[in-house]
Amino acid sequence: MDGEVRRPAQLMEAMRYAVLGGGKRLRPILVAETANLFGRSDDGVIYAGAALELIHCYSLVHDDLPAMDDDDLRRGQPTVHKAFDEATAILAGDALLTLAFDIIADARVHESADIRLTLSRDLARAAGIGGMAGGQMLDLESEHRDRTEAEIRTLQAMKTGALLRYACRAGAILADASPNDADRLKRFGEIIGLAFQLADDLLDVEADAEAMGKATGKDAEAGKATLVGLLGIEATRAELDKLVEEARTLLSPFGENATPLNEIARYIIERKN
Ligand code: GRG
Repeated sequence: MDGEVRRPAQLMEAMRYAVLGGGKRLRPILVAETANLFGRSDDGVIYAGAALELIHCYSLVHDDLPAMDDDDLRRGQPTVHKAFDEATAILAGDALLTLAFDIIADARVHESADIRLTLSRDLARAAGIGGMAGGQMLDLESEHRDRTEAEIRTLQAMKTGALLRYACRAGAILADASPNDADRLKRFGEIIGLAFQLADDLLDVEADAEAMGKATGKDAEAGKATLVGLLGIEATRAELDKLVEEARTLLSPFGENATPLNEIARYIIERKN
């Protein structure tokens, strides 16, 4: 980048704070492990995973703002708008989102400009109105009314699922997998996304139960209807088991090479944070 560019120190600090303060790094791990499945494991894969993680971190910064979830803590630390201020948090999110596209367009990600273009376009779609941002909007506009199971599934597939699906498909594309295999990994990403959300809802219900002495099936903080609330805990656990089994079947053609991805699927449903 040219030498005249100035990067304001406070904004840089807020961006680093948003990204480097913990987190499971699930999305970049999925990019790396899906690429590894097809024999690619170099720095380019790490760049692509980092781009995706920056978008995830930006979404958390904006989600925590008073205009959205209004949270004081994230990953056990003050949220970015608490540690800095609201304007800095908004700008840090904006700058993380745009930095992601700077990185995904880097030649080190893939030698083919066509592939880099595909990865950039798909990333824009996963993060944008038909993906994460659109899902967040659907969530906000429906949070104070009853919602159907189909509505919840759609908004979650967009809000949480789109980045996870992107992670798995991008890994396959980065490693020049066949279109068939890229589709197979995309489906695996969808399964992971759904399992992640169901597990997240279950964790919320357990936290509610601990706080209130009983399970309510609603998100305690926001009072939002969740899938667990509609399906019940037993049916949710049964669906999670089915998803892990579907993931295993989907990856069975890859034999032992798919062990890390199957372990990630299992980790997602068993996770405690
Ligand atoms: C502001 C455009 C915009 C979108 C916000 C991701 C999101 C959409 C909101 C976060 C709210 C939330 C708790 C969603 C449920 C699932 C989720 C994405 C949890 C956080 O992801 P993890 O567990 O976080 O991967 P870490 O901290 O491990 O990176």
